[in-house]
Amino acid sequence: MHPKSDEQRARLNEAVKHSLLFRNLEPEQFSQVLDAMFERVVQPGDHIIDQGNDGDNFYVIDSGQYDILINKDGVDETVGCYNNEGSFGELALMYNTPRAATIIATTPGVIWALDRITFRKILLKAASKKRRMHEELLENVPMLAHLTEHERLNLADALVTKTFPNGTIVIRQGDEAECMYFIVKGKVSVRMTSAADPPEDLEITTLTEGYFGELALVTHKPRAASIYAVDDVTVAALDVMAFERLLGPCMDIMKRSIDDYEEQLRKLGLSNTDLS
Ligand code: 1OR
Ligand code: 1OR
Repeated sequence: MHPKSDEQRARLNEAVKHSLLFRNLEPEQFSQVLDAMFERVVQPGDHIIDQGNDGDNFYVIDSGQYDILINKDGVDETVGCYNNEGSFGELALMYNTPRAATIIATTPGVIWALDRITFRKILLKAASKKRRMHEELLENVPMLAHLTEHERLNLADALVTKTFPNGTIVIRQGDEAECMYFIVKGKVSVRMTSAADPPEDLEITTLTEGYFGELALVTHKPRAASIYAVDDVTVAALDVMAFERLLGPCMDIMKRSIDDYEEQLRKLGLSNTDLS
């Protein structure tokens, strides 16, 4: 445990926001990890990590720029850099392998270090638990059947668990879309406001499995319907950037389902809504 001032804690909180490994930690675990992290001030030219060494710490960047170098045929080549955010040094700790790259500060900066034992005991355990849970969930979504194993794992890592108590709204018709959701547990009601005067709020259908909220991400239009939790609902959310990066291979299937939605709409006499 490394005590920290309020100012340090605020900076650390900000820094870890960019790291996937910190999402989905229980509040208790999150605060244990932050307690265990310690600050290091670095100068240009400092080697934070040397390729080939054993892994000691995992690092989260608070500030500064860092070059990534990889040794090819005896020569260190710069293959990338970090600019004021990100994290590195997880590979050697995850896989018990030598450091895969050299990391050198190119400006003055500050990094937060987390020792190997805490990294493995808390961060890694939580990440693999989350991954297993989400993998199982995604395996049961037919749309994703033809993603490769690797694509599905990336997707599993990008999901963030959220809960919505009974009666609360998950999506509001007309809003801009930020993410889509896979249902982990519970039941949601899909409701649409008709263009009738006065407008009517109709339940279109209910869902207990699969996904929703993909339509606005595919069409780049406002939300076509509202979604309410009718149980205590748990979902796994995928933000729009990850959606575009990871679900490209499924876009055709999702576009086809727009035709189904429109067919249903016509049957319900709501066809003035142009989904596509
Ligand atoms: P580590 O524990 O092996 C070096 O220590 C760290 O550099 C590594 O964890 C990663 O966090 C980070 N290949 C390997 N390691 C990389 C790479 C990388 N980029 C960052 N690290 N690249 C592949 C190069 C063929 C990507 C270069 C942009
Ligand atoms: P979204 O991003 O537009 C609302 O946000 C979500 O409700 C939408 O994505 C779909 O995932 C989901 N028509 C339109 N959206 C529907 C429908 C639907 N069902 C679920 N959603 N219809 C029901 C078809 C059984 C047709 C309208 C009657």
